[in-house]
Amino acid sequence: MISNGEFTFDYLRERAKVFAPGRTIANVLRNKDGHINDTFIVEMIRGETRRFVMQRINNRVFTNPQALMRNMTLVTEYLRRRVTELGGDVNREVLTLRRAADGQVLHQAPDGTLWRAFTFVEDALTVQRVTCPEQLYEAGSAFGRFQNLLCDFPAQELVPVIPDFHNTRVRFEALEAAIGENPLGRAAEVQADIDFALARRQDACVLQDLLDAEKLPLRVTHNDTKINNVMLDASTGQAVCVIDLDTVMPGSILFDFGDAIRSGVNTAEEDEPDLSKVRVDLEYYQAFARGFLEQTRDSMTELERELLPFAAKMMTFECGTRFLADHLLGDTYFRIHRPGQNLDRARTQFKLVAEMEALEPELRRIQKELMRS
Ligand code: GN1
Ligand code: MG
Repeated sequence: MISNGEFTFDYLRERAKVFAPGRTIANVLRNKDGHINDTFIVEMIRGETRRFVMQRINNRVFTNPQALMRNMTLVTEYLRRRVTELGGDVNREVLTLRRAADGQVLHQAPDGTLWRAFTFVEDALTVQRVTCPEQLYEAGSAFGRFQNLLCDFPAQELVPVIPDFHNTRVRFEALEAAIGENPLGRAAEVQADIDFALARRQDACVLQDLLDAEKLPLRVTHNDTKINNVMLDASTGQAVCVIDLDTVMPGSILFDFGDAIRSGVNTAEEDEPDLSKVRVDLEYYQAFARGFLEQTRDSMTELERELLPFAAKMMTFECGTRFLADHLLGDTYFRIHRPGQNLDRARTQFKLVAEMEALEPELRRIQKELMRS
């Protein structure tokens, strides 16, 4: 059963058994990385496969888990075919779903919670914060390659599981609504943060207006290209695969570039309370952009290429508005581990936005240089 919002071992073992019939479950360890789903590493006693990843799907965020899992099955099967054609190692390079005893990829527990499992990629790791430019170069090429692998995927097959996910205009309006609602009276204490956000209303519409006007192409994109969503080989440091495919949906390539920059170029943690530590590292920016552009420069339109630095700023801003709105509404979307964490997260994002505004000429120069090389 669930106690104190946590899951007991007995409870988790019952869930894990469904994905490992006949096997003895030795341990289930929580992984604290994501803000949405609950992730666990299941360890088994005997057999060739020693562990796998198990997740409880957050069905407050993913309100149609069946569609979510259908999308994920279609995408991973498609990626398997593409990687096989290209002679790659599918078991390492593609996220692989582990089926439940009944053959399904989604398991509903007697208490109604929803569970799924994935193969554990051995000898690979994820990082919350990069420590050298090479990691960002690898992440850039992994997300760029992911984009290429999916370039012919039939987008109409995918259900938009979270509509308007990266519609910054809609995110901005949601923040305005949260400020108006102010259910916990938190708005007054964060007036400076609110002012920062509201002053950027015009910027918030730019990308969506261009998408609506079909001046930017819709592609199948990852939409959550946070740096911890790339697995790196533990010994070589090279990118192994892209994970967290929940939000693969039609979107703009600018979303994927921008969101990765948002999380990758930050010199501090996403929730660092000391903002003096939060800076944009230009070397990191350059490394990610180089990896990403090597893969995608020829398939991008001129307008897409031109907007990459702007998209980096906007995706950072959008994420900040989401954290701030959630803080105002009482932390109902992003999981927190301490009070005020979503406010700290919002502030780091806004600090990065302010830095990117000041660094705009530099970011443009890097972009130009990379296009020439
Ligand atoms: C959430 O759970 P995680 O960390 O993979 C969120 C992303 C945000 C990110 C911010 C479905 O991703 O959009 O960019 O937090 N995912 C969803 O850290 O909302
Ligand atoms: Mg994730």
